[in-house]
Amino acid sequence: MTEPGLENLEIARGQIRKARRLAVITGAGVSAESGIPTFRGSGGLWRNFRAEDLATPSAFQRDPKLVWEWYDWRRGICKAAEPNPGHLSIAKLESLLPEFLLITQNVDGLHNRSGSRNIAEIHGNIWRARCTLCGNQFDLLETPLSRIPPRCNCGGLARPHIVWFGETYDEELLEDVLDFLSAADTLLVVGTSGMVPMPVYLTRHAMSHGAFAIDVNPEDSELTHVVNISLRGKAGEVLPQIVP
Ligand code: BV8
Ligand code: ZN
Repeated sequence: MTEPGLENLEIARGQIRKARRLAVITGAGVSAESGIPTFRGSGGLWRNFRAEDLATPSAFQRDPKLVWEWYDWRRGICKAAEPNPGHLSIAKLESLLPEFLLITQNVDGLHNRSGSRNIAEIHGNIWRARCTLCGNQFDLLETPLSRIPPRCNCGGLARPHIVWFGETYDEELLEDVLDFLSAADTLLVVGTSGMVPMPVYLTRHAMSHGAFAIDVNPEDSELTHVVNISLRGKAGEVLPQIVP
């Protein structure tokens, strides 16, 4: 692992200082220092569990109990976790800027707990569920769950309110995200591998409309060669150095 580099840090600081409309895209890496396993890479969730066994509609149809047990385990980890300096720096950015949007792939709820408010949770939220029968969406905060799989008031089977592989994004939400990015001057991408292509797509979209893009990641990712500058390092260490 290399250091972010003084020159790049200086460029990032300058860009953020003059930003008026800034977006942040986050992935699992921003929560890694809070003790939440990432999806890929060492210690990643997908190493011990096959995503296609658990985070797909067909897996849920086949075995809702197994899928809910996996989410129940992850919910326990999320509940015990605390926001780290990376989350806090992102929340601080929002308080400093006139126009701000946080786009997160994370479902852990840590951005909200650290004070971020304008958040597009494009993969949903692990603390929400929805009924497969009536479509009702509701908070589900109990951990561990007393009943697996949980049910809706109508008696229908509930599922996590999360976008699984093979499912589509919420179109309205994505439209709002693209609108914001079309006029953003600065984009910060933090802790995502880009293996799920959406962050790369959103970054290209913002850049093609004139945004300056900065990536923060201790390792190379699909974003490295897309963005204007890459800051090598952990979110919790790099972000406090570039946020005023
Ligand atoms: C869609 C559930 C169309 C949430 C997640 C074959 C079959 C089926 C589908 C497909 C297929 N081939 C392609 C597809 C499409 C599929 C897809 O992308 N597949 C990939 C894997 C090939 N995509 C879809 O199905 C999506 N739907 O495309 O619909 C559409 C398109 C446009 C508009 C409308 C419709 C739906 C994808 C939903 C995926 N859901 N999971 C859950 O249970 O949590 S994906 C899962 O990956 C997580 O949600 C996660 O957020 C996401 C992305 O991963 P990352 O966040 O990037 O995490 P990762 O572990 O990969 O990387 C961590 C990074 O952090 C690393 O780079 C690491 O170096 C770094 N890091 C580590 N420590 C730190 C750090 N960085 C900073 N600081 C640190 N300390
Ligand atoms: Zn229902």
